[in-house]
Amino acid sequence: MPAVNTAQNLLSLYSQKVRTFSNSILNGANLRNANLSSANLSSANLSNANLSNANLSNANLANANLYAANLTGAVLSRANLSNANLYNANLNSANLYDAYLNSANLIYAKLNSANLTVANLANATLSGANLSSANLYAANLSSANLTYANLANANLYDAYLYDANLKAAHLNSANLSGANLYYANLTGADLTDANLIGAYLANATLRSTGLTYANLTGANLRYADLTGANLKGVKVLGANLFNAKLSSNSGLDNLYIGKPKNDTLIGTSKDDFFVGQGGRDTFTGGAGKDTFTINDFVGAKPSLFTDYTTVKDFKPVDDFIVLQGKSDQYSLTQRGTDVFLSHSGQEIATLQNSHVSNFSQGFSFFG
Ligand SMILES: [Ca+2]
Ligand SMILES: [Ca+2]
Repeated sequence: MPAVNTAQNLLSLYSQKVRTFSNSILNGANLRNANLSSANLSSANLSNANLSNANLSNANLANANLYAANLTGAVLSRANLSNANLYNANLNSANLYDAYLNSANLIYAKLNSANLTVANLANATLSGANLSSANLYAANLSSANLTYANLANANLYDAYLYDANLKAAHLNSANLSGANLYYANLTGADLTDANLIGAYLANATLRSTGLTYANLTGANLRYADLTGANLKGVKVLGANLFNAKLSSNSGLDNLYIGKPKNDTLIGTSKDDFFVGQGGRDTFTGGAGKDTFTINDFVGAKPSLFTDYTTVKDFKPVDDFIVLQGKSDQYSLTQRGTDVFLSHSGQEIATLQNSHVSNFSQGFSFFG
């Protein structure tokens, strides 16, 4: 099938059930509202074309040139846009549900309020793109370049952002609950008011990141680098800060980090967070919802004589004990008013004045 070079020719052939238009030259074409569902436009030149409100669902646009194209309101669900050039394209309010955008060029693309639910954007370049209020629910953004991208108010619930570059990205008020940000680079990013409940941020770089009033409840920040990050007003109940790097002036109130020696750390009536860092440590939480990180010596076998934690007032209804590994590696034994916690048969902590028989409430395991 020969390539076409006018919009009329394309639409005429499409009405005759022709679907293959690879390598067509359609730059600047007016295809507004056109129905091109399932058309093969791979490697076509559609730069500066008007495709607003067009139906391109299931279309093949792999390697297509859509530079500065107008795709506002277009339907691109399940379209193949791998390696497509969408530099400066306007995709505001476009429907890209389950679209395949692997390695696409989306630099400065406008994706405001676009639907990218379960879309594949792995290795895509989105630097400077505007994705504010976009729906990226469970989208795959692994190794994507999102530097300076605007993701304010975006929905990234359960998104996969492994190794993504989010340097200086705007993520204020974004929903990143359950998102996987393992090894992501968030240096200088704005995560003010972001929802990071249960997010996986292990080994992520959060240097100088703005996290003011972010919700990190139950988040895994194991080995994360938070040097220079602003943690003022952050919620960290039940979070894992094992081996996380924190500046002393992080702004996170009620954080008690011990030394690799014996510490006695006493909290307040507010929500306190305790990290013992090895040694024979004693934590007193007081009122509020307190988090006690216990076996932060994991990796080396704990020594009964040098590593032991005593929690004076663990209340499973309000407090959390953070443990590395899986629950089946641990056991609880009640003796009088105290509970003894063991790891692989070795006693590692006493929970004084507690009655706890199982791990169903008040324990966070980060395996
Ligand atoms: Ca200690
Ligand atoms: Ca407290």
